[in-house]
Amino acid sequence: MSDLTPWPPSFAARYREAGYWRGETFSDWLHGLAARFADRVAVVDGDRRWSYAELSEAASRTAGWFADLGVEPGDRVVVQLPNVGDYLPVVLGLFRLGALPVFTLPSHRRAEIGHIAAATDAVAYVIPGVWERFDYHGLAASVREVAPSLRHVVDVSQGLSGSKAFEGTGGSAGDVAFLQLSGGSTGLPKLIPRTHDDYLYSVRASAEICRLTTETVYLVALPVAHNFTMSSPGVLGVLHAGGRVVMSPSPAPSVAFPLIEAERVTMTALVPPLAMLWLDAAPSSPADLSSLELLQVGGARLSDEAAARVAPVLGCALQQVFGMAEGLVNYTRHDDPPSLVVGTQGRPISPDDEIRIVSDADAAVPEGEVGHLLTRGPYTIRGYYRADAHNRAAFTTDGFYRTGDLVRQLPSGHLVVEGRAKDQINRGGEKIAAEEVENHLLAHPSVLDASLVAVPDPVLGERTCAYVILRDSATLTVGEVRAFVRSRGLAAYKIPDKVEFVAAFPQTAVGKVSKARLREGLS
Ligand code: AMP
Ligand code: DBH
Repeated sequence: MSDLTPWPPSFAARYREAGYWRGETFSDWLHGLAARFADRVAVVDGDRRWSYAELSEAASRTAGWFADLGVEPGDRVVVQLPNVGDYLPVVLGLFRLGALPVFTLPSHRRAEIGHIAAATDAVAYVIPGVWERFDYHGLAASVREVAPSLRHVVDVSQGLSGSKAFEGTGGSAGDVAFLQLSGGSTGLPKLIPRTHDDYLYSVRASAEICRLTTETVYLVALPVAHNFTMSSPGVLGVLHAGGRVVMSPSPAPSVAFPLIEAERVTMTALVPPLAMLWLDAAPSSPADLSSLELLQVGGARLSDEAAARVAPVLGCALQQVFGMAEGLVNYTRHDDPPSLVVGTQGRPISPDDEIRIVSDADAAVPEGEVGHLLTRGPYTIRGYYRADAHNRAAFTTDGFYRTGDLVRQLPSGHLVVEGRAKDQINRGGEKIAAEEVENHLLAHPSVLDASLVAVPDPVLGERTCAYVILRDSATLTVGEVRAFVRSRGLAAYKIPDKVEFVAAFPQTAVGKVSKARLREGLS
């Protein structure tokens, strides 16, 4: 089981020659930022502020703290933190040590964290203590039962201070720097190994495309560990440019709008349902949003109607972002005509991002037609972490990642996302692998079979509906089904929104469950 599927040497050489891969680690990068932007404010969380010099110093001390604990370079550390200032010293500290953060979301629960900790043989688990009335210590106790490698639970609310600074190399640039979580389409969440070289390239290029400067003030409204928030251009891109990162504990207008006014925020990133919420709330809000220059929207398809409202209602430019934690990120550009900004999901970051749009049989479709998006390039993985069997299906033999997205490409190179072939539900930007939830439903003794499908939703784009076949004479209520899935320790967003009991599933011609016909409401 390989941790990193390397790029073939000829590709690696090309990416180095082109200047994409610079041999720089995150630790080197942070030293560079501290030297260049020393006293400028890097991070704001409420009334706490870190300058670039302080952030680098905090990272070294946090690295020292983890080293004292016995965490070693190369060890995996599960990080589950909300949008708090401590996030950056912890993550940058792990980078400095050369330990690998494994990113998870605050909404994840026992099933996800337990699997992730076990699959990575993580030695430590970083939690926020209590957050939004949820006590992560209880979760940590149940995670430890399934992840024997876990030696330490680290509560950042207790403070990680008092250590000697650690000064090491932080690994080498071609090594895996961290593991990111994929939305997935199979039974268990998949992990994505990203190297220093490949990720820093995407960060630098994103900062340039988004024209970030030392004057950029970025509001972290989505979960900070989301790949979009982290690197498109996100927190890391803003730091790269010497700008300022402002943590918002929530994306709700009542929390985010006053922060935009107080910190003179210039840009932020949202998923479509939140963008629509902001569009509805802005006109009647007393907050001054005039500092906002750019709203990025991505993670799920933004409707053309909502896209067209951004500039007139919020008084800022829109940028659509179509990205994936596996790599490829597409942006609309600041000088694109409005028709492309409103009607497309952007074009790739790199001239070396290779795009193939193919039929079910992997043959190229005629130009402009809809097909499966395959991609490879200087920051797109060649394989998931320790998932050799899955990788044979998720990548072509010549290394293209099968995104599972259905797209068409315009002559300008811009992509329009037209649908999805993967068995996943995109619930307002939160991805749900149908099979993962189905497996939990099947664990109920009264359930004979289960199928999770997307149902259209005006706000979230999609919600989930679980079609369930009960065993003979079994009885179960909708509430009992949902409670059962919750009791299995799944994140709340994966609990089926609707449950329908049926006697049988419609079949396709080859005898498989027809999710298309289920989606049509068993018509
Ligand atoms: P993940 O692989 O979990 O990082 O999720 C990435 C997936 O999110 C993509 O493959 C798309 O299915 C979806 N996605 C991200 N951004 C957009 C967007 N702007 N429009 C439509 N789908 C998107
Ligand atoms: O949905 C995503 O995963 C995503 C969206 C926008 C992403 O990973 C990204 C930008 O980098």
